[in-house]
Amino acid sequence: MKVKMILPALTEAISPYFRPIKYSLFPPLGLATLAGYLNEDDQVTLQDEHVERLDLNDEPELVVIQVYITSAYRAYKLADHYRARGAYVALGGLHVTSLPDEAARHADSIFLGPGEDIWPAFLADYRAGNPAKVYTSRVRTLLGVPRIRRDLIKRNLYLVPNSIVVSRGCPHVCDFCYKEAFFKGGKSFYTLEVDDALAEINRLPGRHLYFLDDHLFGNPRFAGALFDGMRGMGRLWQAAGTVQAVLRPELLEKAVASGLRSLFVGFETLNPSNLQEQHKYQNLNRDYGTAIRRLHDLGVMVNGSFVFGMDNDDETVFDRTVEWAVKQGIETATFHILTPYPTTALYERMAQQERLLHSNWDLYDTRHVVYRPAKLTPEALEAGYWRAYRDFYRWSSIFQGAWTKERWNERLRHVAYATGWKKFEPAWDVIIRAKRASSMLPVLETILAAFGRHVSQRMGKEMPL
Ligand code: B12
Ligand code: SF4
Repeated sequence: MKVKMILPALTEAISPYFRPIKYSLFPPLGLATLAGYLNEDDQVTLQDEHVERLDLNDEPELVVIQVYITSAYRAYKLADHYRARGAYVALGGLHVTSLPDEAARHADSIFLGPGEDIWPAFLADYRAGNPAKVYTSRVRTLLGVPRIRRDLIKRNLYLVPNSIVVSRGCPHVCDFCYKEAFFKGGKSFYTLEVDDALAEINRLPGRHLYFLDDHLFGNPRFAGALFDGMRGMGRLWQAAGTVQAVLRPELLEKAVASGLRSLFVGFETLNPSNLQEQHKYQNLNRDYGTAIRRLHDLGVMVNGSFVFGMDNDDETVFDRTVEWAVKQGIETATFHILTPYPTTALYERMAQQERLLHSNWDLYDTRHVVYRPAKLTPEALEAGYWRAYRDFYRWSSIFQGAWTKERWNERLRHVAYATGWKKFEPAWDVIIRAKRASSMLPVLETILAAFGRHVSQRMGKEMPL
């Protein structure tokens, strides 16, 4: 059977004028996971529109499209195109799960929730000539999942070809997060077996890894065993975690000993009333400053994530947040405008209060305001968001942040890492167009590795790198 798998891109990612590096970071892991369930004699192609021009003149029998909210319209267009050519079109992913009726208009079969149970069920039905219209995931386990088809990934097109997920979901429940809606009807946090995760890591070439798990530290027993198993593998890795996990004794030390060098941390807001409002209780009464110091003391760089536009945010939130982040010596920051994804608790609340401005999913990209904020105008919120980026990545801010570090090598790493992402955007554009994103991986590895070196000296221990 000829199968075509597509990760469609949102418009910005395929602009003829400028290619932001963030769309050339990670390969389409979800689709490569699903490809693992195909038969050996199936002919499968996987195309990621973020990094390559799609070939739309082919004639596959089965087309599989992953739909995010911001790429939904593009996904539907592609689906309509292939259905008109006689292909059978399967749509799945986060947005399909949120709005099945919308997606069903463009598909032969739709898939709600994670694919590990429903995708093989569909394949069996399809091959038997009896596929259903809707498949809803109920059985949540990663036991016995087939190998991810990494051979389908064009590694040279990505800065971080070694992305990996060893769990699904997260143990927490935040109102604005996609997670509860996506995992409805079954478990919403589960992991691989530790040995299977280690085997998958072992199969990845090179040193660098990026764990895309929502909360790698969410099951401390699993995470501790994983980090123990990774010790001595010589890996350098990055991941996402919570303030709570950072403050937990021992786990972070184990992570660092196994190669953790940079962590994406969801601070979200500096205002406890906002945390209450969004039910982000795991961040309440946690000392963010202590968490950052702990990470820095262990040689881990911090990518702080912040959301603007919660109901207690006013015009002062942007400057206060940036000033705080710079003073804390956070190396990189990611800012978002609060975005109510359909079927999340936040969306339901906004809809009930009649605060949603429109349903143009292209603009639900965390850079546009799609609802009426409580203490800001939409214009002020958007302007403040862009200003926050500009202010955080000013040279003066980068140097001020770097100078919170004691040692020269730490300061240099800070400057190199922060400028690498934001000050060299034109250079990234050229590299991406030349299809050489992966050639910059050694630079990233050097920065990550050098940052950790002083810690091993200070601890007087042999670090595995
Ligand atoms: C890596 C990542 C990216 C990468 C690359 C995306 C990629 N290659 O898939 C980049 C940096 C490009 C990116 C960009 C953005 N992202 Co992003 N990203 C992620 C992240 C962290 C991991 C995705 C991943 O690999 N998961 C692991 C794999 C195994 O799971 P999966 O992809 O979901 O696939 C499974 C199921 O969804 C399902 N499935 C998927 N498709 C199909 C199809 C069929 C037929 C079937 C049967 C099943 C099925 O089966 C798979 C196996 O279980 C997620 C968070 C998350 N936990 O998902 C956010 C996430 C997907 N991103 C999000 C957002 C908002 C964005 C941006 C808009 C951010 C921005 N402001 O720029 C952009 C735009 C994305 C776009 N193209 O439209 C949101 C999506 C919200 C939504 N409702 O759609 C998420 C959930 C983050 C969040 N918590 O809010 N992202
Ligand atoms: S901690 Fe992060 S991943 Fe987990 S529910 Fe909250 S926002 Fe979602």
